Amino acid sequence: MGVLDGLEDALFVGFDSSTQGLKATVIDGRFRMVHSESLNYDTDLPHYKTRGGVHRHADGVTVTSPALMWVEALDLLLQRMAADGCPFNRVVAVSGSGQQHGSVWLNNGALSALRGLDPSRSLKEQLGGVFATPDSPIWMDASTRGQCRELERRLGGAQAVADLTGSRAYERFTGNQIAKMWQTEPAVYEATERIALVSSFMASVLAGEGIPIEVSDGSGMNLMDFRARRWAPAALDATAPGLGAKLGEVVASHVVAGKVHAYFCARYGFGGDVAVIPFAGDNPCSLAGLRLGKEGDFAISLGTSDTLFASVLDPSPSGVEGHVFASPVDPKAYMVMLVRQNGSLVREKVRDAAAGGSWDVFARLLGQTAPGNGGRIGIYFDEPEITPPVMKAGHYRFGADGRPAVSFSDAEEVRALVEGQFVSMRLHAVRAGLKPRRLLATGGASANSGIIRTASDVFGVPVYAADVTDTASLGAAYRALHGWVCKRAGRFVGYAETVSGAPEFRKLADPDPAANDVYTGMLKRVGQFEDDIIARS
Ligand code: ADP
Ligand code: XUL
Repeated sequence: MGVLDGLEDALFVGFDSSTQGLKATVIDGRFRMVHSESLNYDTDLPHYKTRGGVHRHADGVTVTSPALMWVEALDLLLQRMAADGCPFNRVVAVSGSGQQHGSVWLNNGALSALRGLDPSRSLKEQLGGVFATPDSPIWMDASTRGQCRELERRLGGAQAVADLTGSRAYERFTGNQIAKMWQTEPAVYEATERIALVSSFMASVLAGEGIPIEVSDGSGMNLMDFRARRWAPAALDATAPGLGAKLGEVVASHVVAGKVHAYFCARYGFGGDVAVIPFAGDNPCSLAGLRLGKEGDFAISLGTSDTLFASVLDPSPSGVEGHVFASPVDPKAYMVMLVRQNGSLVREKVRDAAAGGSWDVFARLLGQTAPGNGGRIGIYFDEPEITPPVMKAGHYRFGADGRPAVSFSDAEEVRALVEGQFVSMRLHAVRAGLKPRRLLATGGASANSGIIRTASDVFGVPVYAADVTDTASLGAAYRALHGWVCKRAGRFVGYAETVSGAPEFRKLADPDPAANDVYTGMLKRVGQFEDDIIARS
């Protein structure tokens, strides 16, 4: 019997609670797309007054999102899906993806409010009072530099923290955010019964009970022993008192962790026994959606942030840059990743300034200049950057002679931005020992052929894509299916075996060797410019 036999008509939902919006992808047991839906926080829920889904605070480094917005979004998304006739009654399992690192601070009454959800009232009405703080710190926050240095000091240095948790201390990683909360808002910390990640929080709302933090998303906290896949006592102790009790246990990615609460059955028509498979982080879910496993297969995710990641069996965590996470699909594998914070939002700014707000004009401008941009190089940070670590925003332009340039023409600016982003990504991939042989593109900007061609030329490898740009929600749907298959078999079934029938990828671009040579020649200069900027920031 095949692992998918009898599941032809069963449906699997993957949610994706991302920085800018909430999405859902529904597939059947033959990988056919049955339904998809998305909403945008800024435009669909304008009363939260977010920009890009977040609130940037006046200090320039603190970034939060209102947790209640994520809750209200879930009702709104499900309402729209039900109105479009999504057959929720055929769903057998749900899972989800959440932006990584963001934390949700649940107070004493939260778990009983979740358990008692009443279908005659909205989630927003019932869950408004469950937060110890309404503002959830998210991954764009860079306000915890002091806490990071302290964690590294307590645990024996950056490399020691990386060896234990998979990453050196990073500002956005949840443990450092927790240390800051404990130090600066002890009353909030004390009032918190459970600290959830965005992923485990959304799962908990759907299940009406506390669903634990999943291993791959737990890896983004500087708190978990990433090899043992459980909390590291030394990291917990160095972060805040009594933390273990507030976090609960870590859970494997593929188990059934609960079932969808009666609230969603009564309001939207889910059946009475729908499995909730733990929600994971967005990049880990994209790894699942892109079925990464073959050596040399790397994802390049061009969403709010730009990330480069792959699945590996034998990782060596770096105390300088990059992350290692537990894999969300294989209890014996890991995920390696680089993150660039200044991704789509900078591209949008340059699009607005140089291309009149149009992606088509942006692509045309990119086509007007040649690879290498006549020696011009641009490095653009609108927010503090993660890779390379730069705290101060700024736009840096250099002429062919290496001297700072005041401005570029519109066409030069567009090329400088796109080339600068990818050459920097390649530079840091080389430094982290990552060697892509093929790229699988995902995220909103993967729809842009000029951007994809440049990525292919810079890395010197072909670029492929799935049929959808949101592989995080697709991967969450695959993970729901995987969890269900494991449960039905009563054992762990390999992920590759489970998803072997999923649609093939399309080739989007082949690299031009001459352009690739030009970019190889740029690596050193970009590295020097970045090092100067870091030294000044
Ligand atoms: P998230 O990280 O929130 O999941 P997405 O993967 O949904 O982000 O990507 C959203 C981004 O995609 C938007 O900020 C937008 O700038 C970008 N985007 C959408 N279409 C295009 C396009 N044609 N060219 C370049 N970027 C695009
Ligand atoms: C990953 C990271 C971002 C967010 C975006 O470490 O911080 O890619 O996951 O949602």
